[in-house]
Amino acid sequence: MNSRPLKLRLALPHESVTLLTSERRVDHRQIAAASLRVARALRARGLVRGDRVLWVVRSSVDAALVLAGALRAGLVVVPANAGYQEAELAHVLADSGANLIVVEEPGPVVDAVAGDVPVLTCAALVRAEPDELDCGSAGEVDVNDGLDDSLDDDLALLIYTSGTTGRAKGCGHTWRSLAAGVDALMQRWQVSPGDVVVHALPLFHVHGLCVALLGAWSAGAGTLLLPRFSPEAVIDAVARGGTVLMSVPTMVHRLIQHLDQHPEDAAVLARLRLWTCGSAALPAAQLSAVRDRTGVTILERYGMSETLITLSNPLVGERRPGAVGWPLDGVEVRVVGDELWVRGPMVMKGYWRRPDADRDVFVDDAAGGARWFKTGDVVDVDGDGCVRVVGRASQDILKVGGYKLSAREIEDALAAHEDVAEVAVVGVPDDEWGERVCAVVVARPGRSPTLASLQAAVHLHEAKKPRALLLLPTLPRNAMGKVLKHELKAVAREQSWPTTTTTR
Ligand code: MCA
Ligand code: AMP
Repeated sequence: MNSRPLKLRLALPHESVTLLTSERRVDHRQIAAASLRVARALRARGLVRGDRVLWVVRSSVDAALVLAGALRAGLVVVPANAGYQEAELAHVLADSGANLIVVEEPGPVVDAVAGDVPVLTCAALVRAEPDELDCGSAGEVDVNDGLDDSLDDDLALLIYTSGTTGRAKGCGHTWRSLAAGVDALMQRWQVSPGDVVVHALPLFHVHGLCVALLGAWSAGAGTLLLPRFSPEAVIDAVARGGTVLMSVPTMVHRLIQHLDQHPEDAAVLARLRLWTCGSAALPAAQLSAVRDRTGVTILERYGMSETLITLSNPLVGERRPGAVGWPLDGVEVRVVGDELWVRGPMVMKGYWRRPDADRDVFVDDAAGGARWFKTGDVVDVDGDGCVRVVGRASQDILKVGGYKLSAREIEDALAAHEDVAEVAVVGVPDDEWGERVCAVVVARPGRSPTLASLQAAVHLHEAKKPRALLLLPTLPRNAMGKVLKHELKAVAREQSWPTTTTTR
């Protein structure tokens, strides 16, 4: 099924590939035509193979068509969260050196950071012919080189992810790593042209982009694109024929709450051929709660922006609660100390222009084989090789709703608050979000900062704002002056935080 190069499968899709929303249906022919038009328009603007395009989008058909066209033209797509604020977007723009910004709709954040970099909307690119796009002299447009499968080591995607040091780094995925990643996973899950993937994830991360969208597309499946997640929208999509649902644990939590209110909807979710979950640990209790209500056993898998998906429970056979399963074909794992190391063809080429960061995560194989990638995740391995993620080596990374957050980035923002003498950010457990951002603050003498005023000081994506505040007289530090986050986490966990209520 997947003998055609990925590039061709995306540009000239299988006849079962469709992109559907509640208002729009685009079939494989329309996708092929639109991607060619977009590729030509981008080339006509002077963009050449290897140039980066910052893609600041929500989940829409036009965004997917721009992606297809940019990839077809041999450009490197740089997805960015549409909820980013100025500092976050400015960093990704500058670091990637993007020559064009494509947005769903213009807005003040993009306007503030764009500088000399042109900004186009997805709709303009998808609908207009090159000469309508102020291209000047279009020159020769040869998009065929974007389809040449000899370019497997060219970058296709630069995906920014937070690290322990604060500033996000770009994970460079080549056509080779991307194809290896989507093919191994779609094969494990047997995604086929008979499937329709219910897509409720953001498009700008590996889960929504490489697993759900490109996974479905490359396997010849249809995609039902939901503009944003809600239990009602997911249930409606399954009722309309969705066969595969890909989710993060926060979504599972909200779907369970919904089923408690509307038990009749369990029969709709029961129709799913496959319901997967990942990006953060799925509590075993959630897996049982869904199974009890719908009869569906969620399939959990594990991945990283750097490696794509490397471990998964099986499609057929036991899906082990609280575990992420076994390596995909072509993946090898090692546990060093208690840290998981992986290697396989889906691991990124490297961080964009950060050889220093590459040195921190890649380890050459003493036996002369491929390099290992150090995940930073702490694992246990069952006797039969099934992997369980039990935590992160660093306390400076949080996962909130499946989003990876850097404690350092939030600490830097909070440190600027006038009432704050010292601050440390830790994650505390949260039923809905997995973790919530907790600011542990030593106040300046005579000052008492409130949670609301701290939130207002964090000019970053909403998910990065603190949701809990702990005021302490001092921060525990070791002899080197480093804050002892394990201790802080233990103190923070003992507090009884009010339950988060999100009504969306
Ligand atoms: C955030 N918010 C909170 C909290 N945290 N509210 C109360 N308590 C909290 N602890 C609020 C913010 O105030 C803001 O609210 C909103 O949540 C933040 O936006 P969002 O996360 O979009 O919230 P949502 O609209 O309620 O959506 C929940 C969601 C979403 C659908 C679960 O977070 C989501 O799509 N997550 C998936 C992330 C993902 O795809 N990660 C994959 C990374 P407001 O805006 O209302 O004021 S790739 C990866 O991890 C690897 C490769 C892998 O293995 O997949
Ligand atoms: P990101 O950098 O956003 O791609 O996040 C990758 C991280 O998400 C991994 O290093 C893990 O810590 C976490 N992760 C992904 N899937 C799972 C899972 N199924 N269980 C636990 N953690 C996960």
